Amino acid sequence: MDPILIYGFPAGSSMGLVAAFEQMALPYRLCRVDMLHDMKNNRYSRINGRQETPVLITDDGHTLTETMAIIRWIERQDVHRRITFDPKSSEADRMYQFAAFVNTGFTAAFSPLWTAYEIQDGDPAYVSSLRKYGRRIVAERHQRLEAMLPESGLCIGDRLTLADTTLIGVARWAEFHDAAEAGDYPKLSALRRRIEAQPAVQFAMAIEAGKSPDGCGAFLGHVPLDEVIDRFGS
Ligand SMILES: N[C@@H](CCC(=O)N[C@@H](CS)C(=O)NCC(=O)O)C(=O)O
Repeated sequence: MDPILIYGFPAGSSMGLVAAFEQMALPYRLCRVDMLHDMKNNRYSRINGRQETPVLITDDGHTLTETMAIIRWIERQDVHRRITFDPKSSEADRMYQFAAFVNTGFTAAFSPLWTAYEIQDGDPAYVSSLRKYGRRIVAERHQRLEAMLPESGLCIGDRLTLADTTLIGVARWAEFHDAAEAGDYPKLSALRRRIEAQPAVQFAMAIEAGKSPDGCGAFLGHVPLDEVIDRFGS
């Protein structure tokens, strides 16, 4: 079967994985999840007990969660090396090092800000503390990231890789939460523009926005979430 990537909106990290599938240019399907309304329930837990996106339904019908595991799966499929490197190369090591930094400390730093965002009628003092703490650790992780970034090209060399696609979904979160000034991180701002200019990323952003962009032909359409849960949920 064709793999199905379950991606979340709004502003999901999984937007980058949509770009990765598009760049890999092998047949794939997508399943769209409204993270604010369709994910925090027992039914979705049948697909991912942690009630998160992304989730991949692999070509043999198994569910695979966790971005790092999904990018490892993509690396194995990407025999033409359109989005990855030879797994034995030093570039592959650097790609994983970068993706792991982004997927752990950088992503986790936003947790207080997402919690504050999702609180509907909470204690204003608590929400304010969450935002204050969140802004502080987001700034610290941005400084670390800024120090790692190249002045030109993409994350690892000149072509789009899983390092870029892991970054691009979460690099916009500071903006979403109004938590950092783009001018304070000039290398990150410039890199984001270069990554977002890539056709596969343009495609993924349009998909996330609910449009029907022309892609490379590998995308075979959306599968409704209910159908994915009925067929593949535990
Ligand atoms: N460790 C997971 C984290 C994924 C993650 O943070 N997903 C977010 C969306 S980008 C999510 O589903 N958040 C919902 C929530 O936890 O409330 C991974 O790397 O795949």
